[in-house]
Amino acid sequence: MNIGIVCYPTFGGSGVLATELGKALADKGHNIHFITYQQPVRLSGFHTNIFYHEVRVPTYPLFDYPPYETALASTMVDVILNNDVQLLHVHYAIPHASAAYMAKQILAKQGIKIPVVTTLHGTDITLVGRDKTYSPVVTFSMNESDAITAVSKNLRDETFSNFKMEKDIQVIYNFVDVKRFNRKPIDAFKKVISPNGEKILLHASNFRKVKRIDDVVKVFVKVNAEIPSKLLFVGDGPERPYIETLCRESAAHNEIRFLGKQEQMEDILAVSDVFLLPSEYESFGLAALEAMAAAVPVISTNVGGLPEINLNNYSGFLSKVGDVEDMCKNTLQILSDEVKLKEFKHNALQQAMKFDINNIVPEYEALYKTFID
Ligand code: GMT
Repeated sequence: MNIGIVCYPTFGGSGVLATELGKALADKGHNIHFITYQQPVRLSGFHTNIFYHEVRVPTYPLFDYPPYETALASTMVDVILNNDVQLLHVHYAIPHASAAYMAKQILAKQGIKIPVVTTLHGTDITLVGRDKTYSPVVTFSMNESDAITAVSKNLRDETFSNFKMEKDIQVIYNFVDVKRFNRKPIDAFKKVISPNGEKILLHASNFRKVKRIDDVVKVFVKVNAEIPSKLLFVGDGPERPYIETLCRESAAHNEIRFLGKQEQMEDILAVSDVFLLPSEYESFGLAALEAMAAAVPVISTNVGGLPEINLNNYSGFLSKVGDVEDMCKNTLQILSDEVKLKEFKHNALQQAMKFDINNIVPEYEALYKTFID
């Protein structure tokens, strides 16, 4: 099949998932055409079946806001016409689904029918899409898609509750390549991070308010008072300066390290003992799944799609949003007992295997095949 994939090229979960999907499909022999404004961060190296088409947005003094959606729709048309693309799969509704609708209409005038699959990822529905500034366009373009998928049951339900849907939404869970993440720790790296065998707690995100990273700091300060430990932060975003200040003022400031944006997450996960995700909302929590694939138990909140991924008292623990005491208690329970830690690590990996790339990617292929003969 010749598939066009549209996504955000950044470190966010939707872009990561879309890129990993494209790479997996290319490995299976399909031709994949990425259409984005930058090379996706997880798209490195050369692959015979992968093509990258950059959306350029020419500026003009009149434009206070360069018309990205227009440039994207035009690039979609151009890529489809010149590469025999048979289906467009857009990740994140805004503005990808509406740009796809526009491209579809332009091509229809030329007698070309291009099916559009829209995958909803989370904030395109829950935080941003629901806003009345966007919701009429999001509702219309979702309903005009030939198929809609959501990354968890929770996100599907949220979409039905908040938008006037005229179409069914298929749940296709996010996935992880367990083989890639289940790595042996690099001893030299572990020695640098925890020279005296301290336990390593990890948080990775785009440092947005919805992640409640101050709760990560609060949990760590309490844990650190009980057991020798280190906290690693991976990622970057608007909340980082505030979080850095909070850490600097905390009792455990010498035990916290900010690693910034990292491409080799598997090596960092391999040395970690617990992953903290105290978010206000997560439609799925791809970062938590990647942690579990590296046999790292997850301490998370119980909101959104998280209970579908992280099983309480099995692959980790779930707490109410903001319940720092409970998250701290749960972390200590895992970290202070080596037998328990081993058991939770094993369970985390078992749970991640249910979402292995080899189980999920065929679901997308089957969906595409309903539109392509
Ligand atoms: O979490 C973010 O702010 C990034 C966002 C994105 O669009 O990249 O993540 C959303 O999509 C991910 C991939 O499907 C999910 O794993 C995240 O849970 C989801 N974020 C939220 O729902 C807040």
